Parts: sequence; structure tokens; C-alpha cells
Amino acid sequence: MAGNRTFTMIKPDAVKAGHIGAILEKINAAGFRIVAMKMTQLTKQKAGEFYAVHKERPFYGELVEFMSSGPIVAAILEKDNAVADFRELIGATNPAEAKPGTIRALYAKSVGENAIHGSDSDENAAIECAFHFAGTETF
Ligand code: ABT
Ligand code: MG
Repeated sequence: MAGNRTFTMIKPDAVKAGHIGAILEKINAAGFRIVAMKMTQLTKQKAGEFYAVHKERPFYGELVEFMSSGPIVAAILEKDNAVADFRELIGATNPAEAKPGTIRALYAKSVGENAIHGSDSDENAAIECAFHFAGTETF
């Protein structure tokens, strides 16, 4: 059965550009309930751990630099079929391939600076939620 929670981050590019409000509005309008949320800045260490699966990829260094370059907004979202529905809402990794109206089509600059993160499986959603939030910060 598909799970009902996913993890998201509004990335440093979108925070810097002033898109927090517009992105949260789209998330709410799509029927997601925010059950945890905070504005924070990842250390290089934490960004490196979060993206550890990409350690051997050529873009890993840049990715860690970018994700620790400024504040992010991290959140846990609840909805039936949350992981798949949220990936649909954010659009393809490369904004040039993202469907019109998706968050990345509207706000992402490039494959690297792509405005928003969404978990890619229920298993990773659970890991990522626990990585960023304590049980007492989740409602
Ligand atoms: P994330 O939500 O950040 O995980 O993006 P997504 O799942 O859509 O894409 P993946 B494949 O997980 O990419 C992780 C981050 O690596 C960046 N990236 C990816 C590049 O910079 N160059 C590349 O060629 C690829 C494939 C995009 C993602 N994020 N950031 N920031
Ligand atoms: Mg990913």
C-alpha cells in the first residue's frame, strides 16, 4: 500500500528568490497537509549525508555546495499516495522537461538548482523525515 507521508525541501535557490509563499500555496492547493515544517540551513556535513547516494556522481560536490549555500524550508507532508502525487506536483528533475504548471516548471532554474525536493519512495520518505525532524516536531 502507498504511504501517506513525503518529505520536501524548498531549496536555497527558491528561498533566495522569494518563492516560499507561492510554493506553499501550491502544496496546500494540491491537498497536502503540512505536519512538520522549519526554516534551517544545512551544514556541508548534513547536505553530504542527505545526498550520500550520489557520492560517486560527478555533480556531488556542486550539489553539496548548493544545498548548504543558504536557508531551506524543510517539511513533512501528508496526503493519500503522498510520494507519487508530490513528485507529480513538483515535475521532472530537469525544469526544461517539467510539465507546465508544476513547481519546477514555474520556479526551477536548472537541473542543479531545481527549487524543491520530494522523496522518491516511501522508504526514503521515512528516512528523510526522521533525518530532519524529531517526533515531537511532527503534528
Ligand atoms: P531531489 O529532489 O533533489 O532528490 O531531485 P530529484 O529526485 O528530482 O533528482 P535526483 B536524480 O535525485 O538528483 C539529486 C540532485 O542532484 C542534482 N543533479 C542530478 C545534478 O545536479 N545533475 C545531474 O545530472 C543530476 C541527475 C539534482 C538534484 N538536486 N538538487 N539540488
Ligand atoms: Mg532524488
